[in-house]
Amino acid sequence: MRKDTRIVLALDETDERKALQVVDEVGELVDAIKINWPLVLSAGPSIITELAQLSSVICDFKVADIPNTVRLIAEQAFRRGASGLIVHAFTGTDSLRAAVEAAAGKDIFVVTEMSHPGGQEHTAPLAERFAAMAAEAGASGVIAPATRPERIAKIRSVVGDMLILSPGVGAQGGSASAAIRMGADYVIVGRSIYKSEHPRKVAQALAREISTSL
Ligand code: NUP
Repeated sequence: MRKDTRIVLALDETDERKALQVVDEVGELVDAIKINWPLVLSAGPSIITELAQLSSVICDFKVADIPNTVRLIAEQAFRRGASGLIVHAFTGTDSLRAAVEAAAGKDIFVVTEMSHPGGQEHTAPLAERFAAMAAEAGASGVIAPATRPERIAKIRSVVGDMLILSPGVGAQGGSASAAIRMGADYVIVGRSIYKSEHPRKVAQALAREISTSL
């Protein structure tokens, strides 16, 4: 995944035509496209392959299962062209290792503390532990909340130079520059880009905000 604007587009638009229009407008301004169940369930899994021809694709399937099922899901996502896959850590070290093995050199990103308010209930108390598990399992990076930027700094102290991708910018109230300043490598931005009247202008403004904060 390239590291240019440091923006990962969260493409949760369920109208496939509109989703592709957004990619047309902002594709060159984002370093990767993250897709989640809403678009995959509406457009079908071939959307992974279609988008992979235009950008790096991260499948945000938040895989949480026994090692064998994790492996099977990861193999299918990568076979379709994904370059990264997001998994949960609470399933345990064996499931994380299965994901990393199935990725065979592609990227596994592990959720630490979730960005929404409910993320403070169960994921926050275990976030550093999840981050350490991700490092031990050989994952490429972790997901940490832009809504609580001080937590990004804490998680950075655990993961060293692993990648940190930070969702929660814009619609959830987080700031892109604060997340980057606190140690995120990339911010993940969805609604404030794809729901905007002018996705390109929003992405350009975010890219400027990020580059001046570096
Ligand atoms: O903790 C997380 N928070 C979060 O929002 C982990 C995630 N993977 N996400 C995802 O990031 C969420 O599912 C959505 O796809 C994206 C944020 O979108 P938005 O709030 O910018 O629209």
